Amino acid sequence: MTSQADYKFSFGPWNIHEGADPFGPTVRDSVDFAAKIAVYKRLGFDGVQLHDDDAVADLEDKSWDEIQAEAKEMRRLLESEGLEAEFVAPRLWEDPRGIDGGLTANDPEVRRWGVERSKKAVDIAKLMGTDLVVLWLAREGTYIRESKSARVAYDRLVEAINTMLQHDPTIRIAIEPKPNEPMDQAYVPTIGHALALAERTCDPQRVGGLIETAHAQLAGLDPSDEMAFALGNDKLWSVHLNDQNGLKFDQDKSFGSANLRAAFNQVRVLEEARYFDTGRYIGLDVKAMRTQEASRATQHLANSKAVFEALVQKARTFPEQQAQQLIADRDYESLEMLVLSHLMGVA
Ligand code: 3MF
Ligand code: MG
Ligand code: MG
Repeated sequence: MTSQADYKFSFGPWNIHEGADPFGPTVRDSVDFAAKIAVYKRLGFDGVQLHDDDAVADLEDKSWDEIQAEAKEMRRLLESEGLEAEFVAPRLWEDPRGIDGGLTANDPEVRRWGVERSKKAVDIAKLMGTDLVVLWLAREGTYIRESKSARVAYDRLVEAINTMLQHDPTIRIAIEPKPNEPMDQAYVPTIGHALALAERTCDPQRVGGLIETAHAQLAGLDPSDEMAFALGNDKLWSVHLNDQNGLKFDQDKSFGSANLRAAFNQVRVLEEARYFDTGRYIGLDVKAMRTQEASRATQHLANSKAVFEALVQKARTFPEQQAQQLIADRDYESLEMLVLSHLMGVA
C-alpha cells in the first residue's frame, strides 16, 4: 500500500452541527468550539477552515485591538492542538444587513458594510497565519431576476475583490461557486465564471477557486471536470469534497456516498495533477444525517476521509495500460467495465 501521508485533510467546524433543517429544529446539542477542535487530530485532520466569526466571535462589535487579541488566542488554541487555519471566509450571509447580498446589494450602505467586513476577514486570515480567503458568494444573486442588474452586480463583485486584494498585497482569494441556494440564481455558479471574473480583477494571479463537489453537481456538471479546469489554470486552491443525490436541496452528503464513480474520478483528477505535492488541503464540507445521534455525529467526517483514501488506492492501482489499449481501440464498453470492475474489486 502506498502511504497516504502525502495528503492533508481539513474541514470547517460547521461540519459538526446540530442537525436543524428547514422543517424542524435542532436534534443534537451544540458542541463547543474547543470540543470540536479536539476532534480534528483524533480523526486525522490537520487543517481548520474558518469563517471570520468562527475565529473572532461577534467581530463587528470589537475594536481592532480586541480582534487582534482574540485572533491570536484562537491561533494559539489551534497550534496547541497541532492544527493550522487553512482559510478564513467572510460570513456575510448571516447578518441581517446582507439579506439581499453584501457585495452586490442595491443599497450602497450595505455594500460598504460588505466590503469593510470582507477586509476584516482578510486581516483575520493574516492574524491566523494563512494567506487564503474564501468567498462563498451565498446571497450574491437574486430571488427574482428583475431585482438587480446582473451587469452591474458583476462589476461590483470585481470592485469588492479588488478592494480586498489591495487591502493586503499578500492574500489570495478563492471563490467557491454555487449555482443556487440560498438564492434562486447565484451570480457565480461555476468555476468558469469564477476564473473569468478573476481575470477582470487587478491581480488575477491572486484570485482562484475552491470547488465543492455538490455545487458542481447542482449545476448539472461533473465535479472532476470542474476540478480539471481549475487545475489546468493552477487555480484549484482548495476543495469541499462531499456528495449530492440528484437535483434536490443542498445535501452535503459524505464523499462518495451517492456517486462513488464520480468520487473516484475526482480523486483521479487530483492524483493526475499531483495535488498532494501542492501542500494544499483536501477539505470536506459534509453534514451528518439528522438521524445520527450526537455521540456518532462525527462519523461522516471519518467516512469521507476513509473513502477518499480508499479511492486514492483505487486511482494508484488502476490498470492504466489496459485502459490505454481500450481507449486506443475506442472500446468504451470494455473501458467502462474495467472501471466498474476495478471499483467493485472484482477485476
Ligand atoms: C458553503 C461553504 C461555507 C458555508 C458552510 C455553511 C465557506 O458551501 O462552504 O462557506 O459557510 O457550508 O454551512
Ligand atoms: Mg454544500
Ligand atoms: Mg462549501
